[in-house]
Amino acid sequence: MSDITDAARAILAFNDRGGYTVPTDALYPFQWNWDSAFVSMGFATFNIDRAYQELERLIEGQWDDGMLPHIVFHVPSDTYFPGPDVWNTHHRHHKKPTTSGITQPPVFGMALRYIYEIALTEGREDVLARTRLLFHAALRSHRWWMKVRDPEKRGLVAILHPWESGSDNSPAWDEALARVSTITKTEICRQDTKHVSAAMRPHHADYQRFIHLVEVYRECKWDPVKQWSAAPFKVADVQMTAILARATADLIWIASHLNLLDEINELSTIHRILLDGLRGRWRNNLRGFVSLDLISGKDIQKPTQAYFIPLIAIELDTYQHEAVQDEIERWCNGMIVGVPSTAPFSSDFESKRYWRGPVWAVINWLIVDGLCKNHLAELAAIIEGNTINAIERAGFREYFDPITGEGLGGNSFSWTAAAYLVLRH
Ligand code: 9WN
Repeated sequence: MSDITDAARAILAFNDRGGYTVPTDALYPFQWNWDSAFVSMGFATFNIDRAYQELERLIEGQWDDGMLPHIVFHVPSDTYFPGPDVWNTHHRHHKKPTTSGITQPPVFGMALRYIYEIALTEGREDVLARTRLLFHAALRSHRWWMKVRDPEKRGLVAILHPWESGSDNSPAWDEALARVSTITKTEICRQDTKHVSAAMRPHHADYQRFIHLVEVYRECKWDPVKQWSAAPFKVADVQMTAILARATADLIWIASHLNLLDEINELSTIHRILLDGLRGRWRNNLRGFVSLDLISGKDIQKPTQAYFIPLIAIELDTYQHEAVQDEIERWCNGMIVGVPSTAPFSSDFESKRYWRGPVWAVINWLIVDGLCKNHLAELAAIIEGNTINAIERAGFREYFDPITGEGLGGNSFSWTAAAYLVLRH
């Protein structure tokens, strides 16, 4: 085992708060939804029990209606804003711990399959009951997605808050977010810029809008039907839909192993619906998949990494195959490390500002996976190699400047460590 693999494992140990992992110390002091799913896969490369535990701790926060919240506040901390009092979700979730009121990409199902497969190769029949329990939690969350976030039956699931996408200040949300008021009742006490330079974080006006949205939904008492009608921000997101579709395929795989026939049928229907929805979002002229602004009714054409995430779920046709390869190569041209989260030729590109340009190891992990699934192994190997090199050069940082390779944002980052372990596995 290399020293760097050792260092990656040490980061997961350092960020362990008792069966769950914080994304990084201080900047993000709670359990985040999709971070933990990625992290559980990192653990699975060397400690199956700890991998299962990560997901088990996450579902402690699952709501009665099936939603898996984006943050679980297991223990109090004053180093992050907004904390539990701003969300005020207590009445939606009667058990402890308290949680935020929105969700995040459902990588959970992908993670469960990944760790279950490793457990099987290790001959761990004892994980069956744990797998079944987590499978049912995932299934309840997929039902929630379909019912609550695609009520108009487009085959695409919607986000009601940019934080749900996990790509918070992506240029993809600019137009839709500009319609949201900057007025807030809550005082905005940002903590993030105490840990990380403001130049690498969202702007103040973004935060005002993020908090305004929280207030709108809090006034709906977090009732999903009321939120759907009140939402001033509503986007059918291709990245979210692709992750949900892929996680659904992974749950079907698990259900087949567990011989759960009714569940296989139910999930297969969901899978078909989502694939149809995704296929309709391809645009030849843009050489990628685009999200849909449900308030303006318009395509979101901004070139972001989301263009390529559907590859994890669908098989491209011959034309798309070539187009995607050319387009990814174009975005990476001249970069020390690709794939940038915003195309470098776009006027929105900022190489150091969070989701407006920097490279994220977990996004590359998804892109590599999607390229392999679509028989583009050579390009996948290049991106995988660049990601590993970037981490080895700059450390386990939150994100990387694609032009210089510099490490940015938080340090000793859990999902970057997990990405390293999985890509190296
Ligand atoms: C808001 C934890 C999370 C990631 C997101 C990333 C960032 C939070 C923030 O950090 O978002 O959820 O406060 O900036 O954008 O993808 O899950 O690592």
